Amino acid sequence: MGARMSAARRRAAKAREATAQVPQARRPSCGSGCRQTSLAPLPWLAAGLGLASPAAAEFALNLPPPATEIARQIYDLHTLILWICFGIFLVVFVPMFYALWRHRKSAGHAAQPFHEHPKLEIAWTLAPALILIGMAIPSTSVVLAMKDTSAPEMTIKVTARQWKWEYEYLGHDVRFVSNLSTPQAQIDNREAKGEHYLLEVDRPLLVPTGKKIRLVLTAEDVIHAWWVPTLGVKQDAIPGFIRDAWFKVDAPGSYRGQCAELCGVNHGFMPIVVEAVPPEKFAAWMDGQKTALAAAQAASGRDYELAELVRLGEAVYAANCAVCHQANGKGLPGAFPALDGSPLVKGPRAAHLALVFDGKPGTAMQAFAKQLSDLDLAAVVSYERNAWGNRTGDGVQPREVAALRK
Ligand code: HEC
Ligand SMILES: [Cu+2]
Repeated sequence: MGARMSAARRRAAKAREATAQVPQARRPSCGSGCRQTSLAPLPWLAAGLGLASPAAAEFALNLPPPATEIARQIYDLHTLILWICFGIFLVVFVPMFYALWRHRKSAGHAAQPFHEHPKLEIAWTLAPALILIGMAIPSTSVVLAMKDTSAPEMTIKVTARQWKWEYEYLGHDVRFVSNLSTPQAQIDNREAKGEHYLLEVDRPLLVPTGKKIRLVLTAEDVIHAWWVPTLGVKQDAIPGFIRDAWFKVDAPGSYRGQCAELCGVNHGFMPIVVEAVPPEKFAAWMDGQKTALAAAQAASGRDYELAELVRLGEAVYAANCAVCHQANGKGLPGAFPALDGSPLVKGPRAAHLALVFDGKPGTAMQAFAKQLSDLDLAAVVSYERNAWGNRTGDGVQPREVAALRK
């Protein structure tokens, strides 16, 4: 919001500047009290048509700069169609307004009663048909290129859930969940908003540059859409279906996007960050992930003190549960139950663990079995049992979670 406001302010300043550059004599005469903003839209129009200097990029009226070949094709197609529309606009409206003015009643013109003009009718049917065919040819070739997911060099499975993305590198056994990382204080306006407000995540999707990456997308609850404009990808993720898309990033960098299908209260809080790195760096990262996975497995292989579990669980809770059940465990009445004082949380351990492990089908309470490690699951359940007003004094060990997986 902060960035938006300042962009608006910049625009206003630019507009004032543009007005100031018009020679005094050519300004419309205007009393002392009136605002001279009549020329303000012109620089915007110029920027929108791509006519102005690179500084015009900040007007943000155009598509963002493309980072893949497909995004470039989409960009060029958009520009082409815009110019065609502009041409049609001129051909239609210039003669129309000229005729309206030229043949006005006050100049003594009377309406001419005529109908049926076969040649004219054929022309005005044929011309739009030809224009449409002319636009369909380049559009179809771009759409076909977008949909051509053949011969990928790597496939990543994307699973959407309320309200986060899970990425799984197929064939590599690496899988993680990517959550919004904007601090709650910024969302609540208790802190100034950061540069990438609501467009930042704890774990970006890392990909190598110059490689064709195929995404296979699905969802576990409702329809979401994986949308990264600069990569030229926008694909619905639909429960029970697998859809695919692809991209090949030219240069290293962070590419940001968000869910583009209204998917519930936190729809605006499930951004996407793709981080492209050179292939060597990617390979090193992948090795690191495997080591980390092995370490997580090893960490799940022993028993923990309750205090340690509760400490670890607090972070797991903040990252995975607080969006719905809230940091204070009070939930949101009517939508997400309070865990503070919940009979289920304070009741037998097995039932509590089973609910978090399997979720509750048909509700927003998802199964965390596949999303979290044994240790994380044990820790978060132990935390809930001993956080806020809950004082069960007992916890769950990772090996008990492991037993559920059998
Ligand atoms: C997307 C929102 C959402 C997230 C994230 C979520 N929950 Fe839930 N949770 C729910 C909903 C909704 C219910 C109520 C389900 C029902 O209708 O019984 C629920 C119920 C529960 C219950 C049972 C409460 C009771 O009194 O019946 C527990 C325990 C629980 N969640 C734990 C967790 C844990 C642990 C996490 C994080 C690992 C988590 N939840 C993340 C939405 C969520
Ligand atoms: Cu979504």
